[in-house]
Amino acid sequence: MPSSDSGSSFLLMAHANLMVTSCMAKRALIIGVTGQDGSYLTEFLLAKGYDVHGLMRRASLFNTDRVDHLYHDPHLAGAKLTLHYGDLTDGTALRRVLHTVDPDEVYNLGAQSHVKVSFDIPEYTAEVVAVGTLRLIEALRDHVMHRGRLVRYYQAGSSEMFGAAPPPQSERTPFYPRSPYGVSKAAAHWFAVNYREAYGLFICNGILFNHESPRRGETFVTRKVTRAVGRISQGLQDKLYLGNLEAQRDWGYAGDYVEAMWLMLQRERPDDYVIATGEAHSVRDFVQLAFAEAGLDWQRHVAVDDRYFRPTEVDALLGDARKARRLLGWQPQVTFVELIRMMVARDIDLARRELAVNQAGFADPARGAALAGGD
Ligand code: NDP
Ligand code: GDR
Repeated sequence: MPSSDSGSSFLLMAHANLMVTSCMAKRALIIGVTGQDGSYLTEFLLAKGYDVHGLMRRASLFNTDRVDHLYHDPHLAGAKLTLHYGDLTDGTALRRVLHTVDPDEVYNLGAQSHVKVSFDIPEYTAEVVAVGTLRLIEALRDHVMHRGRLVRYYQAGSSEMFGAAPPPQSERTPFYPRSPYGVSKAAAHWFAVNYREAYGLFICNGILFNHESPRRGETFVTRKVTRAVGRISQGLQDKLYLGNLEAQRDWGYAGDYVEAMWLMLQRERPDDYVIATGEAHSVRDFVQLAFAEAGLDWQRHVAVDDRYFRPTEVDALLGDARKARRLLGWQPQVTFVELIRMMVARDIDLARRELAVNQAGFADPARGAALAGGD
């Protein structure tokens, strides 16, 4: 992927920035702070001494579960995480938040991130993922021009941009997206490259392959499986309905991947990096290992349901992250088996709590029904 040729402006601004901020805590703005990656990145940056500001959407129910443990009452001294209302569909709010926070680093993790759902709501997906990114970097461009100081920006790109391109996929592999989500991420990627080259902005595209955790949304396949394993192990559920078991993915641990986002922004010049483990497994492998972890035979519980197939599938993703290893010194710590073990353990624990609540006479049957039928 091309990187900017206006390198000297980054260096000059980086130097000025360093002098101003050397004695102050750095400020990071995270769009999508309430998501899986947003929560791990917030933890990571707080541990590094950053003041973290997060953009969150207004929702009718609380949507801050993943960051509640990091949030302190802003009336108390020393609060390091500040939340702001905003939305990638609202350019005015994005400008206001950038102006208010005046960040050193911006991480754009906000997205309608479910591939299958993107076939159901393609316009909205493109509005948030593609146009939302454009809105944000337009606001960034003006902000940088007015403040005259360097702001480093991370764009959350995806292996879904490679889509049908045969594995292994690296920074040099041409994109061939297979869903409205993948097409929108590819558009966002090229907006980011164009703004880096046209305006000399410090923008990095991370091209991240699938990464999971116990905080993964419950309708992505790994978490859907481990939630079911937990509930089946406690007798709360019997069947799990899935779609394509043959798809291959390169699955890593989200906690490892947020470090790569940060490392990209610490380099002298902005660039694009593939982040992956370099190991691929099928959905079937994941299912078998997750059930075995709880001493269960998956074939007794799993059924295939056509409704979970996609109109166009991404068959095989396997990342070549040698550039990130060489230039960022990044490599994943958690193995595939360790990841499954961690997720299954957490979901058995959650299921035990659900069982205890049921046994105490406070059952919530609607919740179980929604889980069994998730995308
Ligand atoms: P999640 O779906 O867990 O989180 C997405 C975040 O975006 C949530 O905070 C969500 O808010 C927020 N969001 C959704 N719509 C909007 C909007 N209109 N305006 C502002 N924020 C919005 O995704 P992940 O944490 O897993 O992924 C983070 C980013 O990385 C996403 O952009 C995703 O597409 C991308 N990515 C993820 C990979 C993965 O394997 N996890 C791999 C490659 C890329 P709310 O909580 O209110 O829904
Ligand atoms: P993906 O993740 O589409 O790769 O996007 P997901 O977990 O949804 O699907 C992975 C593979 O599993 C197959 N599959 C199922 N998927 C779901 N969700 N539900 C099922 O019941 C099911 N059965 C089989 C899918 O067909 C697919 O092949 C994720 C998201 O985090 C994106 O935001 C991110 O960009 C990419 O990873 C990299």
